[in-house]
Amino acid sequence: MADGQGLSLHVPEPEVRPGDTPDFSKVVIPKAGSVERPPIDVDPRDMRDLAYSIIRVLNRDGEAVGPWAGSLNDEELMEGLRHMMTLRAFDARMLMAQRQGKTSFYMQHMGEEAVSCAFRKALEPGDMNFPTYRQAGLLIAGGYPMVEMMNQIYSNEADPLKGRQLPIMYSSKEHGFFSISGNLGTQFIQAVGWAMASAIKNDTKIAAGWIGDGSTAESDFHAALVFASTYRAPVVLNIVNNQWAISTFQGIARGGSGTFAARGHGFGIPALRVDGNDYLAVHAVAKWAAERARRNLGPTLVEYVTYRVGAHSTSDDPSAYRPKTESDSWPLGDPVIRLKNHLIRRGAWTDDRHKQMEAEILDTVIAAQKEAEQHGTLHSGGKPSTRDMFEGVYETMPPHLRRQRQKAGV
Ligand SMILES: Cc1ncc(C[n+]2csc(CCOP(=O)(O)OP(=O)(O)O)c2C)c(N)n1
Ligand SMILES: [Mg+2]
Repeated sequence: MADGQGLSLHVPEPEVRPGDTPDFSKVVIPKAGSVERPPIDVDPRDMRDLAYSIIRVLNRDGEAVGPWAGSLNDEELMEGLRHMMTLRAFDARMLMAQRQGKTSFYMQHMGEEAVSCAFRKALEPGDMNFPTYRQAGLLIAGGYPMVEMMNQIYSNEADPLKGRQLPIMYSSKEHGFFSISGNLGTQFIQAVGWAMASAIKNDTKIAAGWIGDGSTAESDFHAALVFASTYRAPVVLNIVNNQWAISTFQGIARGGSGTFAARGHGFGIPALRVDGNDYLAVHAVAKWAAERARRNLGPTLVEYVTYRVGAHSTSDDPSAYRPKTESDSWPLGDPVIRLKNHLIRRGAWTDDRHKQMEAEILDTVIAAQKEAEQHGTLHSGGKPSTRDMFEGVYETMPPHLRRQRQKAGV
C-alpha cells in the first residue's frame, strides 16, 4: 500500500445541491458561428475537436451566423416554431390531465423541444427513429395526429395500441417512430441493426437511434457503437445530454471522458456536439449526419447539449436533488424564445403574431383533447376490449393463451 493509504473510489458530485446557488460557470459555451463545418466525407480523425466544442448558429442578438447557418428558410423556421410551441402546449395539457387523474403517467419535454422537432425535419419518408420517451417532437413535427397521441395516453377505446403500452410510449411505423420501449439503451442497438438491414437490402432508408446521457452507461450503447463502426451502418446516433438522469447528474455516466460525444473517438465514429436549444444548429447538424448516412459514409454520433427544465416524469420531484432555480441559470436559454427572437430579428415575425399563434395552438390542443376524451380516459368512458390483450402478439395464438382467453370469456 503506497504511503500507508487505503484505496478509495472517486464518486463525482454535482456542483450544487438544493438550497445552493446554481452555477454553470464551468460549462464552456463557444461563440455562435465559431465551430467549423467539415465536408461530409471528412476523415473522423480530422474533426476530433468537434466532440469537445458546441456547434451554435443563433447568437445572443438572435442572428444566425457561421458555417452551419442557412439550412432553413423563414417559412420552415416558422413551421419549426409552431411545432415546438405545439409540443409545449401539448405537454402542459397532458401534465394537467395526469394531475386530474385522466391518465396515470406523463413525461414532458420542457427545454428540449428543439432537439426532436428540428431533427425530424432532417429525415426523409421511410427513415426510422428508435426514440426514447422524450422525443414526441418527432411525431408532432412529422404530422402525426395529436388526438391519436392523446388516445394512447388515455388508454381509451381509440388507443391505437389498445392499452398495452405505458402512456406516452407511442408507436407508428408509418411515421418512422419505432415502438418506445422502457428498457433504455435498446434503442441504440435496434437502430444500428435496422440500419444494417437497410444496407443489406440495398435500400436508401436510414435509421436514427436515441439515448439519454444517463443511459449511455448501458452496455447496449457500447455494443451499438462497435457494430455501427465496423459495418459503417447508415445510422445517426443521438445522445440527448439534458444534464440529468432522473436524480443522477450527467457527470456519473460521463465518467472520465471529457464529453459524451468524445466516446465516438474510440470507435472511429465522427462525433459532434451541438447546442440542443438552438433549432437552427440542431437541424444543420442533423442534416449533415443524415446525409453522411445516406451517402453510405457511415454512422455519426451527435451529442445535444440541453437541459431538462421539468421533472423527469410525473412521478418525480426534482426539488429533492437540484436547486429550484437551476433551469433559469442554464446558459443556452429557451429554444422557443431563441427561435422567436431570431424570426423577429429577420422581420418575419412579431410579438403579436406570436401571441396569436400561441392562442391558436392552445385552441387546437384543447379541441384534440375534447375529441380524445369522447373516447374515454383512464377511469371513465370507453376502454380497449379485454380481448385485444390476447391479440397482435403471435401470428398463431399458442394454446396456453387460447385457454386463458376462453377462461376470461372474451
Ligand atoms: C435499462 C434501464 N435501466 C433503468 C431504467 C429506469 N430509468 C428510467 S428513466 C431513467 C433515467 C434515464 O436518464 P437519461 O438516459 O439521461 O434520459 P432522460 O430521462 O434524461 O431523457 C432510468 C434510470 C430503465 N428504464 N431502463
Ligand atoms: Mg438525461
